[in-house]
Amino acid sequence: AKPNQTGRNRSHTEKQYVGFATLPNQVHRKSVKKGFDFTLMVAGESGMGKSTLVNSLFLTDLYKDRKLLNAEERINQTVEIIKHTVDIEEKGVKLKLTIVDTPGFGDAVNNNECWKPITDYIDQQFEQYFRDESGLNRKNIQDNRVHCCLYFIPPFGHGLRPVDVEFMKALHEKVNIIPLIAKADCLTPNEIKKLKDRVSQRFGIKVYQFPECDSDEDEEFKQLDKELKECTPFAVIGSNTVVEARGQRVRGRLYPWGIVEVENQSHCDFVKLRNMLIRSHMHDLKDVTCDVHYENYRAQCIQEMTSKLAQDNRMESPIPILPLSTPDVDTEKLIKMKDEELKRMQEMLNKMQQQMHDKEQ
Ligand SMILES: Nc1nc2c(ncn2[C@@H]2O[C@H](COP(=O)(O)OP(=O)(O)OP(=O)(O)O)[C@@H](O)[C@H]2O)c(=O)[nH]1
Ligand SMILES: [Mg+2]
Repeated sequence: AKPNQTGRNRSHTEKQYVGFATLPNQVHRKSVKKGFDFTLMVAGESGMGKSTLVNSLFLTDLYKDRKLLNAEERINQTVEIIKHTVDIEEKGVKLKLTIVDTPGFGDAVNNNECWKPITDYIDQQFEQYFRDESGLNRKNIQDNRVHCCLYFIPPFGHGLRPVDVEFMKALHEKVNIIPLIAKADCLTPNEIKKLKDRVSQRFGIKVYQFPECDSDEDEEFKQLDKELKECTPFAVIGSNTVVEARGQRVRGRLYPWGIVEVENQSHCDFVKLRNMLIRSHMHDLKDVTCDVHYENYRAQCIQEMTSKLAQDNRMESPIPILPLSTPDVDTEKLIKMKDEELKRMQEMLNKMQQQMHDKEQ
């Protein structure tokens, strides 16, 4: 409440003004100090340009340490899950960005369960977080949970293939999936539109849903939000090379017939994707990860634990003991020490009570 300007009323309202209106500022300062983190994963068939795109996304050459012949070929085929962390700072705000690059499927004759290494990875991060959260040191938990997975759909086919559907279904309860049409420079605008329409039919896949725009947002914001939603699934182009276009040096791909520019909005939706990930929806992606996907995992875990306990006829313990791992030696030592300390304090208390009792008599 704003303090009123008139006499008696004013002192009355001032009394009611406690000061919690500064809370948003306090939260803001604290989170800026702490910094932000975000983990992004890429997945899809081999050769779809996953590594190239993440390299293009954050204006940092994640693969610059590799010594290879020329820039075009600097990115090799990804053969294992690789985690890159980059610290980015902009206007004093720190962002720790983690990219999880995964090897594409399709090299094996049999693509059965090709999503398994990826679902395992996501589960492992949840498990680690669950363990840390239930442990003794909850203050300094490192959050490695995957907040978003970009799934690359090939531009060559006629929509989603069975393997794409199965892959995304294996992931959709665990992570926010954002489907992308890869290598969009292979398609004409009409073909892109057609493929987008085909891919938008859901096939029972739950992809990340953009939140509803608040009705009190300004018109410009509403318009941008509408454009963003209409644009999905984003059609993207990646490139590791800088080329000269219209007198400027830009990230792009040089063909005998012309240049495609990664950041040109009439060439592809790359800029929309980046803005969405970084500027507008990062926080929501993290919220959904925490409130929906992690909660699912956690509930499932606890349920499994309690049913296991019930099976073991050990129902007398109402609090489930974490069976996820054997507690490490340090933790056990610490618990023992605390136990002993408690015992000593109890003894001291008994003694003091005894003494007081003696005095009274
Ligand atoms: N036409 C076109 N080619 C691209 C694009 N992005 C990447 N490429 C090329 O596609 C090839 C494979 O790119 P990568 O980024 O290694 O593909 P990947 O999906 O990481 O492949 P894996 O690591 O095997 O899973 C490279 O020759 C890239 O230069 C694009 O947007 N359009
Ligand atoms: Mg790769």
